[in-house]
Order: sequence, then structure tokens, then C-alpha cells
Amino acid sequence: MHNIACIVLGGGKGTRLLPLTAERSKPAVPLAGKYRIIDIPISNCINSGIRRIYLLTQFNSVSLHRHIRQTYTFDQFSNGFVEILAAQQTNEGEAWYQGTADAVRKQLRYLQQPGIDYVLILSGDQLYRMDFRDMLKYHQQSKADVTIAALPVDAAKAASFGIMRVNDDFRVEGFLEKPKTKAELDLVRTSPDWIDARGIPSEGRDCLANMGIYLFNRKTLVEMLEKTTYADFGKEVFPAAIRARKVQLHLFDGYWEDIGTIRSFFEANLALAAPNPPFRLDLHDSPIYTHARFLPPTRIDGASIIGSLVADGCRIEQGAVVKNSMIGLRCYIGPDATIQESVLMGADEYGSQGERTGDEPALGIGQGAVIERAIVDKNCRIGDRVTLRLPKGFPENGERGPVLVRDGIIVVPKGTSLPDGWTF
Ligand code: ADQ
Ligand code: ADP
Repeated sequence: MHNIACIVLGGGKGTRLLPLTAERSKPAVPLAGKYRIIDIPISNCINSGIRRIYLLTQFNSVSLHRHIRQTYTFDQFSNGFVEILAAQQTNEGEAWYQGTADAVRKQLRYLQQPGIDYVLILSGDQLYRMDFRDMLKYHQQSKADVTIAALPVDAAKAASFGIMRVNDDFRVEGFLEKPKTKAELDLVRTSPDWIDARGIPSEGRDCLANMGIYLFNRKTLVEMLEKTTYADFGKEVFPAAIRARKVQLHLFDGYWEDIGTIRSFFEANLALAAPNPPFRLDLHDSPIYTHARFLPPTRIDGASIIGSLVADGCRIEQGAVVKNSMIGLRCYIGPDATIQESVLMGADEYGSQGERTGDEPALGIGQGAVIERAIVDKNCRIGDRVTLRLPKGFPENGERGPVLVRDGIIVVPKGTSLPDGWTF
């Protein structure tokens, strides 16, 4: 795997994840209690033996830089690195990245260094586990110029993806980005029987969706980007490439979720906390890496924890009930608080563990507070008896005071303080 470089597309503005991305870039958003979104693609790379990783980003990259610097330092014998390439003004151009292909084009010179034969391009906001060694083997055996990973989905979901049609040798013959109408979809549909015959239970799924995971021969990638002005892979590069190049499809059928919206991010966190999670964090041979912090074990005193994950350094007091939730680092949860179907991101410091120093609520969740179906970003002070529960009929996207509602989920922005008794 020494001759592969990986590019992770770390995101445009991340507007669909606001307010979580108000002060940080999308890859830096905390995930699953103690990780950040970017840890997923980077761990997949490391577990597949890929050591040259570039991360493309263009907004709010300070906390991302810090996380990468503190987490991914390779030893001097591996020649490995994770390097952030932020959109920047250069002598050649002043423009921001215009799209995914344009972002890669603007950083092509890093891929033109010696010793790189293949370029793997990943999206930065997906939750899945994949061994890219299998993909490379397939790519080489099929003598492809480009290989695209694909997941069977049903027609109802097709409008959010690039959909592909292939021949019996898995060569891509049709590619339509986000088909909207039935007529469009019919051009790229695949019979479920064909999928079943390839050893993957189709369960009625009849569309092969582009997962945003691309393996290019470097030569092909450079030629295709240098000679064109295509801005996006899905909209322009692939529809053109299938005519002129050998584009192969690599079929995948494991857990894969896009976590680019508040709803999908929320649901993915809760799915990880469920008793039989579809994505496992406890696999010995493919761990998910993150910043090692040396935090103490969590202390739980007479609280009930049901179907939840609790990260390190938390304290959960007497009578508190935590149900189907994700509890992040250094979270303080006061006595008799109830947390249900929620994601608490935790805090950057321990705080006073419930003791108040002035009028302001202590860091964490106060005594008797009730939180339901909410995301509470880091460093929030939720006072005693605060209730965060969406009233019936409240709009899917709205706000009350400093607290927002996005996709029907309450979101408390980073560092918010809610006084005792505050009710949504
Ligand atoms: P989308 O997800 O809609 O579809 P896009 O918005 O281009 O495509 O984003 C792909 C990835 O690139 C995301 O991780 C995004 O954050 C990142 N990205 C977007 N603009 C960027 C920029 N300017 N700089 C850096 N990173 C950027 C694509 C394909 C579909 C496919 C889905 C699968 O076009 O065919 O089905 O991904 O999720
Ligand atoms: P977020 O998780 O919201 O992106 P940050 O990554 O900015 O937050 O902050 C995480 C931690 O890094 C906090 O403990 C913060 O105090 C600490 N921190 C902030 N600035 C720096 C810095 N310049 N160098 C090292 N650590 C910092």
C-alpha cells in the first residue's frame, strides 16, 4: 500500500451541520463520545496500511489542525503523515474550491510527487468500515482506470446519490448524479436479481449508489483534472469518464451512513449507543483511532444507565437516568437528571463537578434537568430543572432563545448557559 496516497474531502461550509460547525470545520465535529468525524476515514486508511493522507478543508480549521497534530504522528520509519491542505490563495489562483474535483485539482502537485501510483479519494463525513486493500486488489485485477465503491439502495433513496448501471463485468456504463424522475432512474436501475446473483442479498434494492469512495490511477486522475475544468466528481467527472476510461464498480454491503446533516449525525450517534450497534467500535483488528487523552474512568453513583455509551472522565450522580444516549468526555450529570435519546458532547475541562461558584449554572447538566432528543454541544451549562423537550407542533427548524431546532432535533450550541428552570 506504499504507493497509494489518500485525499479526504473534508468539506465545504458544513452548513447542513450548523450550529455544530459554527466554530469548527465538519471533520472536527465530535462523534461517538470521544472521537471526531475525521477519525473514521483516517482510521480506515491506517487499518488498510495507507500512510500518506491529505485532508482538504476550507473553513474554521483551527481545532481540526490541533486534533490532527495531537493524534496522527507516525514514527520516523513509516514515512507516514496526515497533512491538512486548506484552500488558500496561490500565485495561480485566488478562488476557493469550487467543488470536489476542483479541490483535488488545486492540490494536484502533492499527488505528483514520486512514488504515488494510486490516489484514493474519500468523503470526510461518512461512518463505515472498509478495507481498502480489497478495493485496490480488485482495481488492479480488473485493470481499471478508476474504481468506484457502490452500495445497493432502494429507489426512494436514489435522489441523494450518484446511481450507476454496470455490465456483467462490473464495468460502469451509466452514471447519473441524483436522478430526480422515474424516467431518469430507469436509465440506471439494476435488477435486484442481478445483485442477488452476485452474492449480496438485494432485499429489493435496485439502485447501485456511489458511496463517494474513489480509487484512481494517478495518471488518469491527473490527466482528467488537468485537461478539464470539471468542478465535481459526481456531476461532471464520472459521467464523462465512463465513456473514455475503464471505470469499475466495487460492490460493498456493510453499514455505511452519510453523517452530513443534523438528523443523520444524531441518528448515527444513537445507533452507535444501541445494544447491537450496526457499526462496532470494539473490533480488535480495526480500531478507530483518536486523540489519546489519559482521562480517568467514569464515576457512576447510583444512576441508571440503559442502552448508552459513556466516554471517559464523566461523573453521573445519584438518581440520574441516562437512556439510549451518547455521553461525551468529562460530562457531569447532576442528581435526578434524565437524559433520553440525546447526544451530550461533554466538556473540555472537568468544571466544578456540580458546585457553583457564582450565579451561573455549573458546567454540565444540573440537578433534575430533563433532556430529550437533543444534541448538547461542548462546554454547556444546563441549570437545575431545565427542560429540553420539543413541544408538539414545534417547527422542524426553529429556535427558542439560544437553543435551536434542526431537522426536528433540539441543538444547544457550544458554550450555551441555560439558567435554572429554563424550559424549551
Ligand atoms: P454529495 O455528498 O452531494 O454527493 P459533495 O457535496 O460533492 O457530494 O460532497 C462530497 C464530499 O466532499 C463531502 O464529504 C463534502 O463534505 C466534501 N466536499 C464538498 N465540497 C468540498 C470542497 N469544496 N472542499 C473540500 N471538500 C468538499 C457525492 C457524490 C454522489 C455520491 C455521494 C455519496 O457526488 O454521487 O452518491 O457523494 O455520499
Ligand atoms: P472543539 O471540540 O469545539 O472543536 P477545540 O478543539 O477548539 O474545540 O478545543 C478542544 C481543546 O483544546 C480544549 O481543551 C481547549 O481548551 C484546547 N485548546 C484550545 N486552544 C488550544 C491551543 N492553542 N493549543 C492547545 N490546546 C488548545
